[in-house]
Amino acid sequence: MTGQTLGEPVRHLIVTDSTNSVAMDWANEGAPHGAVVTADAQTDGRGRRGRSWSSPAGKGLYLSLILRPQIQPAQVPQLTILAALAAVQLVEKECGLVAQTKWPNDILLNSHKIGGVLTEADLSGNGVKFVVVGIGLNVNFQTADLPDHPIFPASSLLIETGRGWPVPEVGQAWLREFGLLYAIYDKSGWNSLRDDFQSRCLGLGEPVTVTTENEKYYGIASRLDDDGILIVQTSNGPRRVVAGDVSFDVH
Ligand code: BT5
Repeated sequence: MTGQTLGEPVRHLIVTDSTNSVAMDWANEGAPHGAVVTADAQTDGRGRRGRSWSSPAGKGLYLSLILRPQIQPAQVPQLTILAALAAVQLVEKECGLVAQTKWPNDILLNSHKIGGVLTEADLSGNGVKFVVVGIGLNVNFQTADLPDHPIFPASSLLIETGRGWPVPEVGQAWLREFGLLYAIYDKSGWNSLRDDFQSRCLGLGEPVTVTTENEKYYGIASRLDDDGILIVQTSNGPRRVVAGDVSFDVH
């Protein structure tokens, strides 16, 4: 897949339920690697595990990128990491501010969540048919636009930088950063990006609480493994956080 432009063709919608849903349908109909769906507003923007994503009109980037990578299903989480790292790099380059990721999919600025990634894949048949990487970035959200009672304190580029940013340009910048990272990933694999990600990852080496559907456990967030999965050292030994939410509150 090297050498193909990411970001073409584009479907831009004024309003839709979820750009990820539109992109999944389009990919099923045969959309090529690199195709993108964007919207000015989402009425049913989705987060992980059935959560919702606030998507007011014209205030945020709502973008879903279709990929047809030659990877194994276990590697799909690596694409979430690439997307989060691309957002961190875009904030650094365009806004001149140091952003961070919170594994696996949060984008943080000044300890506030300004964006998130939702990756979905079609794993039917043999291996990975396609992947949809959805990014939501709070660009020009005012305080009143932020969701009520988010699980992590929320903010936006506007609030943190004190000025507005053009959403289409932010989208182009994200695609550019993702494209640069994807070219490295495609050629040299996740291992060549692991240190970059880990250096921007909040809370490595710190105590964490992991909450899954069925249990809650504590440990020290230590590193990311070969699949991009967080390893937590617990009193019973290392555990891979395959699903669940990680919080860095000291218990
Ligand atoms: C995420 O989920 O952070 C993934 C968000 C992905 C959104 C993009 S937009 C384009 C594409 N199309 C979609 O339908 N989705 C993707 P998660 O880690 O589960 O976080 C969700 C939680 O974040 C919610 O339960 C709220 O507490 C909080 N939240 C909701 N909207 C927010 C916002 N705009 N900014 C900050 N926090 C928000």
